[in-house]
Parts: sequence; structure tokens; C-alpha cells
Amino acid sequence: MRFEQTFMDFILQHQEKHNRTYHFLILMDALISAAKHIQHYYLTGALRGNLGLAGGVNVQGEDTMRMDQIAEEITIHYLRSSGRVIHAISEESEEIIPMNTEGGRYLVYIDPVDGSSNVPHGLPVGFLFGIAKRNLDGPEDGHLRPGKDYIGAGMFVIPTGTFTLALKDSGTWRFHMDETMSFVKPIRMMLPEDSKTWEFSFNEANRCSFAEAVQTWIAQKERKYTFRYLGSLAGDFHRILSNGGIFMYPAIVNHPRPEKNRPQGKLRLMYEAAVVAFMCHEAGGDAVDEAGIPILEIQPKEYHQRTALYVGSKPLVDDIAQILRG
Ligand code: FBP
Repeated sequence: MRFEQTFMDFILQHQEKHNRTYHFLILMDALISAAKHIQHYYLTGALRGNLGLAGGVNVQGEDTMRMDQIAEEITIHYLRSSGRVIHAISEESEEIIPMNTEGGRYLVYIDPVDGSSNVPHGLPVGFLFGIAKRNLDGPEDGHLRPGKDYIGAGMFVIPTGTFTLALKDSGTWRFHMDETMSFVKPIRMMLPEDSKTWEFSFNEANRCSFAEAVQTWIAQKERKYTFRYLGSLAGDFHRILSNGGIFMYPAIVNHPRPEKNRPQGKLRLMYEAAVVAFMCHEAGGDAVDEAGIPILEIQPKEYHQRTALYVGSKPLVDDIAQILRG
């Protein structure tokens, strides 16, 4: 019989190789358990009537989905039970979530259900997470950390069961679910250099609301590449990691209804943009905001800060970054 390397064996080797502790394994086990539990609820959501609205709005002023509440409850349960988390910042909670503030080691930034417009249809959504470490050498200097301070970041694409994890200075790895629902067979992900598979991914409906220079750049480039858009960052970025290209959620600055403009971008910095930027960086790619500033360098000022996002193959991101820097 053929046995694949398990995730736990992979992460144990990583920790031992870098003389690190087992605490990270326990945290990762909690994240994997949460994602699997959410996947179960999502897979049975249509039958159980959990794919609809919950009635009420979240911190972003958006309608809360029943799945958002379920995923938040599940995530908080597993992270708190791990005993390894100091605080968590979640898309579904306005305030920071205190956990093991004295004995915890990690700060966790999480989007339990990313891609909410896909939820009512049971289409792909994401479970996104970023991890930073307590400042062990001095006073805890706060939990608003830039992406470059993350020690790990990853995503589960639900309900496909794919799991991708990036570890600081150790690459981005994709794992496969086996017949026991365990994650095995780590494959190192590097964005393909050959542009023949590259893709463009953005919400075409917003194109005319992007900055003129961005519209011009897209018009010049797009004919060379395939266009794909799933409407969930996790799903679209999952493709970009495999095929290369660029995912963009630019600032909305020319909307015919000015109240719909989003000059600061739509996606959230700490648990959406910085997560995919970290994974992309470890896979040889790059990510910038609307001013061409590297996403990983941005120092957050608030938990649910938004940003525009251009992430993917370095040559494309560098090219649009030059335009954005003006
Ligand atoms: P949510 O976390 O609220 O779902 O918002 C993020 C997101 O759904 C991303 O996953 C996706 O890339 C984007 O917003 C889709 O936005 P739009 O529907 O405007 O294209």
C-alpha cells in the first residue's frame, strides 16, 4: 500500500528543522478542525436551510449570512480550545476577541467565510487565516501587525476541501484531502513563470469604475490572458497560485453613483489581502495596493481596515505597480 506524507508529519518536520515548539502544531490542528467543521455545515447547508440570511448586519454593514454566524462560532470554539491564541481578529466580530491573553502565543486574523455572494448557491467560499507571534522578547506591542510580521497564512477552499499553507521563508504548500478526510501529500506551489497559463481575475462589472490608468492597463494586457472570476477571493487566488496571472480588486473611484465609490478598496487588509499576499510572496509572486505599496509593508491602523489589491505573478504586479505609483 502507498501512504502519503500527512500534514502533521510535514509540520512536525518543519518545526524540528527550525528548532521550534509544538505549540504551532496545536494551533494548526485547531484551524484544520474548524475548517472541516465549517465544510460539513456548508455541504449540508442547503438541506438544513443554513445558506440564507441570518437577519442583521455585520461590522462592515453587510447582511449577515447564517453561515457567517455558524463559521464564526465554530472558529472561536476551536481557537479558544487550543489555548494557544492570545487574541483573534475576525471579519465577523467588530471587536478583537480575547482568548488566552496571558498564556497564548499567537495572534490570529481570520475570515471564516470569504466569498459571501457565493453562499446562497453553495458555490466555493474560503476560510482565510493569518498568524503572527507574541513578542516574546519584550512587551506585547499590539496586535495590529503588518503582513511581513506574519509567521504563517493559509486558506481552505470550501467545499472543495483544498488546503494551502504558507510558512515564513519556507514556501507555500498545497495539501490534498485523502479518503480519511486527512490532509496529505504536500506540493510546493510556485507561480509559473511561463505566461501561457496566466489568467486575469477581477469583477468585470466594476471595470468602468476603476481609475482611468487601471482601465487602460487592463485593456492593453487582457487580450493575452484568459479571464476567470469566481467571486470568492480564496477560489480566484487558488487558481492564480496554480496558473499564474493577476487577481485585482482595485479601488472603485468612478462609480456612476458616487456613494458606491470605494477609494480605499473593498477587501480587508489583515485577514484577506495580507493573507493572500503572504502566500503569493512565498510562492514567488507579489501584491500591492492602489498606490503601488507592497501589501505586506502596510501597517494596519484598525482591525477591519480595507485596501485595494493587485496580487499574482511578479512581472504583472510590478508592471501595474509602476502605473499606480504614477
Ligand atoms: P466577503 O468576505 O464579505 O465575502 O467579501 C470578500 C469578497 O467576497 C471576496 O471573496 C471576493 O473576491 C469579493 O469580495 C467579491 O466582491 P464582488 O462581489 O464585489 O465582486
